[in-house]
Amino acid sequence: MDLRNFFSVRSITILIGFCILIMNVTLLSAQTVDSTMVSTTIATDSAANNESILLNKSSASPLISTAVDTTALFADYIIKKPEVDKSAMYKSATYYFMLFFLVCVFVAIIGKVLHVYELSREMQGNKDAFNWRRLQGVFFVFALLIGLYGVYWSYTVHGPMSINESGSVHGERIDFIFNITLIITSIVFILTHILLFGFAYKYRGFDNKKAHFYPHNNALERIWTVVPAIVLTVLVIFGFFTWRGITNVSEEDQKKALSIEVVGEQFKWNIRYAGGDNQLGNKSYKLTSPTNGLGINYKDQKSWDDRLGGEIVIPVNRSVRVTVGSKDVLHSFYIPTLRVQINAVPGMPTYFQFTPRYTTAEMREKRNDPTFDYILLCAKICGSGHYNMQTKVRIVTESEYQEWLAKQPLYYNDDVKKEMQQMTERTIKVGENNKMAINKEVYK
Ligand SMILES: [Cu+2]
Repeated sequence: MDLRNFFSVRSITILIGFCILIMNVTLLSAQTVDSTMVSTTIATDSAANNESILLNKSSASPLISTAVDTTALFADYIIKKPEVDKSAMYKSATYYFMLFFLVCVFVAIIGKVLHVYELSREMQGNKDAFNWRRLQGVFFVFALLIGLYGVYWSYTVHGPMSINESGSVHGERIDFIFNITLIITSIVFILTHILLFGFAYKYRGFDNKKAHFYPHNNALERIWTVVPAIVLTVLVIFGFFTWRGITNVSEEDQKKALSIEVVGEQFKWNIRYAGGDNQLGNKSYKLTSPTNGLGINYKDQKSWDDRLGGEIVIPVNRSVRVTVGSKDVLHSFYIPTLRVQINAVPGMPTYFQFTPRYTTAEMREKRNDPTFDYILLCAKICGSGHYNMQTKVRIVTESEYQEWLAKQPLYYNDDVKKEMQQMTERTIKVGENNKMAINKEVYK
């Protein structure tokens, strides 16, 4: 179909009518959702009103009276229009689709009107009916101003949400490189956009001007290739050494650190403290059972003092080494305030070592927020409950930590011991039966 025919007055009217109809249907369906509640309320209200009117009649009004205020008497009979809850309508996709469609149609109408205006001017002998080039130039300036305001708004509103003091020692270095990158990219972003939109306005089409053909300039190309390459290389190398400095910990420091294991699963974190020996017991996925969710090998004596933590509690100013794992899909161990993040990969342990420098109480004071808590989140979209895969992290003093740890239950508890004993007995029995079977075979 020809586009002009498509945007004829008749077809546009039909389209608008159709959109309004669909939006009304959406509104009606939103009302229906609420109708049961509303009708019940009306019924209850009118029953109560009737009753009160009857009571008023018998008690307050005189038996015989010539001056009866009928308006007041029947005021309660006036059916109040129920307030319609339109929230369901605003949540529906059809509503927004139709709204978008209406906006498109509206733009098309303006285009059509301008076209008609142009044609009529042409018919009157005015060749230069409408200066589209000037309009486009002005639009470019508008887009630049709106965009720059958006950048300013985002920095002032979102900035304070993300830029806050790190709770860990290494976090300082991450923040430093992050800020350097942000400053450089912001300057480049703003300058290039001013140039881009500004040039589009300055060099918009003029009838008396001709564009200068300027296809190539080696010096310019060298500058805009070499300068970004140097800046990016410096940033990447700087970032690489920062990351390496944080994650490459000497073996000696690894041993000194407090050892904790955190294993992700859909949708929670399992926490294991290494106990008195500061060594986590071995584990194998083959040993995973309903009673041994982490697959801990209880034959390994290192696991006997491992403790189960309901939350993560860490002593302040002490290096902590977290062994991160996953039981099912990819998760990501992420404590934003401590600038800690590492993927939790099934079948492959990953590690992150860090030193918290402020306790939760100190951080609450610093931020002037009594509700503040360090939170461990999952930073990989791992399924429907991903949003809620979080655990509180409490950073406390050394003595508070020791006190808390002593109260945490052991993984190697009485039930596990009993289960182990039963398994040993079963194994012995099976062994004896096998021996008897072998003997029978021999003596056949
Ligand atoms: Cu997850």
